This record gives sequence, C-alpha cells and structure tokens, in this order.
Amino acid sequence: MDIIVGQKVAPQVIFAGPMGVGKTTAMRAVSGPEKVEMDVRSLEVTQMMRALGKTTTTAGFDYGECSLPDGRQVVLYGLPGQERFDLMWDLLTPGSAGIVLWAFGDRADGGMTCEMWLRALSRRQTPTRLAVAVSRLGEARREEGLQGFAALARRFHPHAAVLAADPRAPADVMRTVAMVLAAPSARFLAG
Ligand SMILES: Nc1nc2c(ncn2[C@@H]2O[C@H](COP(=O)(O)OP(=O)(O)OP(=O)(O)O)[C@@H](O)[C@H]2O)c(=O)[nH]1
Ligand SMILES: [Mg+2]
Repeated sequence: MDIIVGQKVAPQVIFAGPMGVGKTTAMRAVSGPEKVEMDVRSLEVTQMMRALGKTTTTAGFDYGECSLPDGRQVVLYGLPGQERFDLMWDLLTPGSAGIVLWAFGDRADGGMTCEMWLRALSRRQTPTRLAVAVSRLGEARREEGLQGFAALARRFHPHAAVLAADPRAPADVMRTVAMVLAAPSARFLAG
C-alpha cells in the first residue's frame, strides 16, 4: 500500500507528550510496515537522554498504521515533544478522533509537564477523546500515581481515560489506543 499522509481511511489517534516519554517508541511498538519517522540526531544530549540511551528526537512527526486486536485499523501520529516544534501540534491535532497524552510517572515534574501539555492541547476547539497514559509507574505507587493524574486530566477534559502503560509493550499501547477510542468525546475545558 502506498502511504498517503493525512488520508482519512481510519480514525486518527495522536500521541502527544514531553520529549523522551516514548511517543516514537510506542509508535514503533504497534505500527506495521507503513510508517514514517522524522527523527534527527539531537544537537543537545541531556542527562535524561543519556540515561535512556536516546540520541535522536522527532523534528516533524511520526506516522504509523496499526490493527487493533478486534481488526479495526487506526492511523497514528506522534508529535514532536520539543516546544520549538509546536507548529506540528496545532497542525495535527484538529483532525484526530482521539489524543493519547503520554506522561512520566517517575519524575517529580511529571504532573507539571502533563499540565503544560493539557493546556497546549486545550487550544483545540472541537470535541475529541483523551487518554492520559502514564509510563514508568512502579507497581507500589501505581494507584496513588494514577489518582493524581486522573484529577489533573479531568480538570481539562470531563471524560479523560487515565491508565498506566509502557510504550515499549505492544499490548499496553494497543490497550491505550482502544481505550481512547472508547472514551466519550468532549470539548477541552480551560483547566
Ligand atoms: N526504562 C524505561 N525506559 C523507557 C520506558 N518507556 C520508554 N522508555 C525509553 O525512553 C526512550 C523514549 O524515546 P522516544 O520514544 O524517542 O521518545 P519521544 O517521546 O518520541 O521523544 P521526542 O520525539 O524527542 O519528543 C526510549 O529509549 C525508550 O526505550 C519505560 O517505561 N522505562
Ligand atoms: Mg519522538
């Protein structure tokens, strides 16, 4: 199949969230061969990137197509996490059926960064579905951690689904995509 970026043959789900959280990783975990990546070598390698062994960053967007276990086809777009590429955020979010916001569950500033993203996504005027996928939440503090992210997410979206997910695990990513598509659509709130 030829790739026609922007085709409307399937619901489109956006992967959003901060740099290094795992948007490109999640895309790779579930996409078939029809995918596009726009990662470039990062000039700046932060301490966090070094710890992750991450040397590239998405400068445009990721595009992938995945088949859910029930056979539905979904088109996935991954946004660049760095704010200097935020033109892509406003370009890609308006047409989507749902947004998965990936968040760091293991960082002190994880909630604050998630709030910054929710505020940026709330620029979208039309209703959409939202799921907040929290990565790196250890088993011990999973419930407590998810409650905090759920309270935050609902300030910005009345029907946000909130779950723990590992972007490296195909089953987790599939579940996240299925959950966002099952969630009710609504307009973003001012927060
Ligand atoms: N230890 C650990 N590493 C993870 C986890 N999730 C993702 N990673 C790693 O974190 C890195 C994420 O990198 P990317 O997928 O490029 O991140 P991104 O969100 O696309 O980043 P930008 O495109 O730069 O915004 C990868 O090296 C993953 O293997 C996790 O739950 N635990
Ligand atoms: Mg990326």
